[in-house]
Amino acid sequence: LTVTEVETIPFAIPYRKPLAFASGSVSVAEHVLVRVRTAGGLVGVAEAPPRPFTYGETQASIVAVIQQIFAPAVLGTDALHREQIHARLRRTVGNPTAKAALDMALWDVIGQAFGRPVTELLGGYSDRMRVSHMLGFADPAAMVDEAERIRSTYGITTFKVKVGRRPFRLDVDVCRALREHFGDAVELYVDGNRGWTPSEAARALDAMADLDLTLAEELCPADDVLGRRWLVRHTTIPTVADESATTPGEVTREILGGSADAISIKTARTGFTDSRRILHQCEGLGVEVVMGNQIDGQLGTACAVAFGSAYDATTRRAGELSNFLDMSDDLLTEPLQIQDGTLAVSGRPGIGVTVDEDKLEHYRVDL
Ligand code: MUC
Ligand code: MG
Repeated sequence: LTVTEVETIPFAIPYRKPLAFASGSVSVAEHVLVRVRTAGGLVGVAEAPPRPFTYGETQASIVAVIQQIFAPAVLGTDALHREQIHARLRRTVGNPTAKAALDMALWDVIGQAFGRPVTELLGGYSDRMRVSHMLGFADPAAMVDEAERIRSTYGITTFKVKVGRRPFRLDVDVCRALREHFGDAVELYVDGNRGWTPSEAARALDAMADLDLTLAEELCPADDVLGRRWLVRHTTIPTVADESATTPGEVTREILGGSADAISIKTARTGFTDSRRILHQCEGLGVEVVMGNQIDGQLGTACAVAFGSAYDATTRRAGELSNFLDMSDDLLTEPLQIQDGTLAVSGRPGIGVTVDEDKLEHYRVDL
């Protein structure tokens, strides 16, 4: 499984419906397709989504760091020697989605070499996950309509509501409208993407205390160290660390520091190898996890569901696997299908999806 080539192809696919949240917005999927080839002729793929507002990466930085630093570090290496490869990647700080895409493309090759789906190599717990849909900023009526459309079309009954606006009443009104419309038929939780101060977050949670929210994610910045600890003590809703816990070390700091009590795992930033490290760390600590979404396209979503389906702990909650529904098109030959509120893993070897070369040609961009 000697790696002979690492390709990075930037592409841009517009969203039909942009997603807005407290730290930014996404209206075009400007991702990078990472493709590795082996001496035996296998081809592994994954996608890296630049999120400058979360990790500081851009499409150009992902291409550059992979071509200038990571590709030379993995060329000539056996794809199975993952710990060797990761030791080399770790010499460069940051660049999480570039590292993760390379890691997952290598796992794609490994799965194909063994003739088994990656999800089975990882854990093989289930063949599907329940899906949670993310609702971006809009007014209450539009967000209720959107949730109703998603529920009736795809059978999804778990919604993560983006919050973190000012005044916080804007978001409280949305959550209240959703609960009033759906009653007990849906699960609701919130993600603030660091938009509020700890005291605003506390007031917002108090104002929503009767809405049966199941999780509260990144309501205020992790750098508000004492304020965030105070907030976590203030609320009985499990507080999820997402962008503040992107490495095993950050997970330890957030959890042991009392700044969070659950962790969002995103394959887009920790690949399969480090997502597994974080999952096992959370199991050891007795901390709940939720499979998050980095506003992934279908390829990234196929990776997230492959990982999430592989383990008992990651299937307990619905995974965030539906952002791709808002894209105007995608790269796969066979589009992912969400049915009855669930997304199944591919039964084919590796990640189990195929990139449509015509679509890639159409959407690729020159930087
Ligand atoms: C999420 O869960 O926060 C928005 C920003 C980001 O880093 O990820 C998305 C979704
Ligand atoms: Mg989040």
